[in-house]
This record gives sequence, C-alpha cells and structure tokens, in this order.
Amino acid sequence: MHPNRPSRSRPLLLTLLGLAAAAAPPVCVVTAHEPAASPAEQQIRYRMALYTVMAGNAGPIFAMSDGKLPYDAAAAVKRAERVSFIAGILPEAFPVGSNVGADTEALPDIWKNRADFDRLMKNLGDKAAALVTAARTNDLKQLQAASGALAKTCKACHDKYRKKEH
Ligand code: ASC
Repeated sequence: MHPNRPSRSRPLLLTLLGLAAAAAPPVCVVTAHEPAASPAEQQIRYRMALYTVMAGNAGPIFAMSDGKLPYDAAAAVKRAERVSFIAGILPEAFPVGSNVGADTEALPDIWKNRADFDRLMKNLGDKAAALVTAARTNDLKQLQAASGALAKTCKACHDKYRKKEH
C-alpha cells in the first residue's frame, strides 16, 4: 500500500453505488413474461393473508392465556378486536370456485357442506366477539376462558375442513 494514501477497504465507486441504492425507493420488478395471478389464485392468497393476520393476533392472546407472554390487558383488547374483525371477513373469503387455482389447505368439503361450514364460521365470529368482551374486562381469567373457547372453534373447523398435515 502507498504510504501516503489512506487505507480504504472498499473502492469509492462501490460505496457511492451502495449509498445510491440505499437512498432509492424500492422498485417492484415485474417482467413481461411473468403471468398475472389468476382471480382464483388472488382469492386464495387473500384468504391465506387473512388467516396469517388472524393467527398473528390470536397467537399473543393464547400466549398470554398460557403464561408464555406477560398479561397486557390493553394489548389483549387490541388483538381481540383484530381477531373479531378478521373473523367477520373470513366467510367472504371462500367464494365458489376458490377451491382450486393455487396451493390451498382448504378442503373441497367446504363447498359441499357449505351450511355446516357457515355454521362453524358463525361460531368463530360469536366466540371472537365474546373474546373482545372478555378482553375488555381486564381480567386474565376471563381472557383465558374466552380464548380457550375461541381455540376450540378454530380446531373444530380445521379438523373438518383443513388439510391434515398439521
Ligand atoms: C393457533 C393457530 C390455530 C389455532 C388452533 C386452535 O394459535 O394458529 O390455527 O390456534 O391451533 O386449536
């Protein structure tokens, strides 16, 4: 190394390019050859996203109920409201025809036994609303009881209408 030149581990050009990349807004690259998701695939993705948000909010409530997360009454209310909100959307996320079009864990029996499926969905909505009421009492015991009842409605539907590799 030249004695008078300051040591530089990375060439200046690369550093400048790195800074420019960091400052640039993210770019969504869609190639001309990528096929657009079919309506059925979009529907299935939407449905799975709803379940992701549902689990992401029910999870901490179950964890608080099980003593795996410190009980935070305000957080429990916030999350219970989200669970209830998503539960209200879910019945719309199984339109006829959305049993195929992308990988899905939803079993075809949903569309064969629609009245039974709708009954389970209604039960989910009722138990989710009860969870909100329980969370608002700020009483962990109430939250535990209501989250236990909610988990049973999740399981009842999964046992019948979700693929079994879980
Ligand atoms: C969860 C989760 C479910 C339900 C279910 C309850 O945390 O992701 O699908 O609880 O396991 O039985």
